[in-house]
Amino acid sequence: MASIIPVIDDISVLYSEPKIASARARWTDLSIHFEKEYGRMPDFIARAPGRVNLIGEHIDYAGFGVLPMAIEDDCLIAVAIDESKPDVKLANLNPKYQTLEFTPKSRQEGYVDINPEAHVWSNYFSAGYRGVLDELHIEKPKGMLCLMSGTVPTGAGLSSSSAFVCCTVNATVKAQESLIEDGKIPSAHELSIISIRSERYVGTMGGGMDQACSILSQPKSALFIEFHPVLKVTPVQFPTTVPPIVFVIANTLVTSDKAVTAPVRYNLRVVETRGAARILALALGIPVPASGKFHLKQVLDAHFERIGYKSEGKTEAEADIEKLTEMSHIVERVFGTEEIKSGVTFAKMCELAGLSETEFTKLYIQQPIRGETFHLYRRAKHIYNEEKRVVQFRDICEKAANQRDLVPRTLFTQLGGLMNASQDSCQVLYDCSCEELEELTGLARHAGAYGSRLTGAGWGGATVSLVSEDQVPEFIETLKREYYAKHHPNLTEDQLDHAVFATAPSSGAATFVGR
Ligand code: NG1
Ligand code: MG
Repeated sequence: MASIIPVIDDISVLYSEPKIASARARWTDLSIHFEKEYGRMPDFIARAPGRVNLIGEHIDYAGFGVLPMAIEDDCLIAVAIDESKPDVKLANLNPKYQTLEFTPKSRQEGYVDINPEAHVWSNYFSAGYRGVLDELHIEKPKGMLCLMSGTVPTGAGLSSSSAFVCCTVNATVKAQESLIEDGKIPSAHELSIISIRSERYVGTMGGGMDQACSILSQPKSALFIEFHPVLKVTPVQFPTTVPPIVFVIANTLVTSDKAVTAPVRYNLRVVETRGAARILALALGIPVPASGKFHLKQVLDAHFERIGYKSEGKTEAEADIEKLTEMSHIVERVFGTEEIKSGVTFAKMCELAGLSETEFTKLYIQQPIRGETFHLYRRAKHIYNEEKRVVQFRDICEKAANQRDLVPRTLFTQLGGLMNASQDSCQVLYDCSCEELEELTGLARHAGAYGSRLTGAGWGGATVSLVSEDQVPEFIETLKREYYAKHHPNLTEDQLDHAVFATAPSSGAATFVGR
């Protein structure tokens, strides 16, 4: 069913009990500052949350399902519509960010300049703004006076960037809704697709997990997100146990700014997995379309269709697990030679893919990358195994939901074990961990977490740990003592509380219209 972004008149639906008082203060502060800045009250406030990915890392852009949940930290944009002129002004409640002001250009000129090399905060706004106007064919937009407030830590793998893009998309649609052709307001589902496309203007070749999660999450649930053949979301509830499951986020405080490091990290990984998919398809005799677009999930689907796989008598999860296990064996067979296992040059990868370097670049590299060695074996192996863990994680949660004699510790150990295995794979096969992530996930397990792993793109940023609720206070104290006091002794109490905290699943994007 097509749903639109919910319009709310009470923010208490967005936050858990312990967070509601500070959230109210922040929303009020935003309106007060808005009035100071623009001499009037906002017409509405758009909201979009960050997310924590529980399991399924670096597999969305390979077409595989992931399991994140929205967090309470979010991005808010207060907006007043200016009917008199099309100009846009965007200020930030935090004065360290420079105000953006522009008069939109024509649709053909892309409305607003975005220089991905410049790495300015307002690029994410420009990206969402351009994406909406372009997709909705708006030629003469209304003016927008905006003030933004964000609490998702940046460079922490908690998707501050997508929260900002999604919030902008939400705000822009709301501000321009009377100009939309035939009054066809896009559904929330469509807005998440617009947000996914929009964020690519900023220069990363991202999957779509963050934007789908930020817009489509539902209260009290994680979100299973599938991308292929179409975007599909299914809320996943955690089994009600006594004591309950809690996810604790702990930031290494090593910032990993994906926009800056993309050519040598994130985008490089995307390209490695695209090369791997093409080469695997060739090895399996699967035709690749002329567009070249073919990810590792499509290789799996095409392979099992070709061999006439029958899932008789198996549940969907059992069949998926069987297929993923088989793909992992195929990766061994095709990429298991010493030469490929230790990484190949760009020239060699192109040769294996049956393409010239120019052809390969044209098909698969839309953003600049820099790399000497391309790891086809390790990346493909991680992706198929990681998806298997996602399927198992979800299956365990769903089965446990109907189980009467559930033993919480057994459940926590199973789920935590999958998270630990995911972390190992990110470290060993995907090379997206770092020393501090290793240290912090190690400390977390010592301090009582059943599982602990990096979340988001990695190379720094935050960890997520599965902890039994009765152990949370002690767990957090231990991390404060053993990680933060050691590496960041000068943090204030408030900074510490933002570095390590228990999180509850929040709901997705919303628009607040005052009473
Ligand atoms: P972060 O680093 O949290 O923005 C990125 C991608 C995701 C996904 C993860 C890795 C974007 C906007 N986000 O997340 O799509 O690929 O890395 O699992 O590109
Ligand atoms: Mg991001």
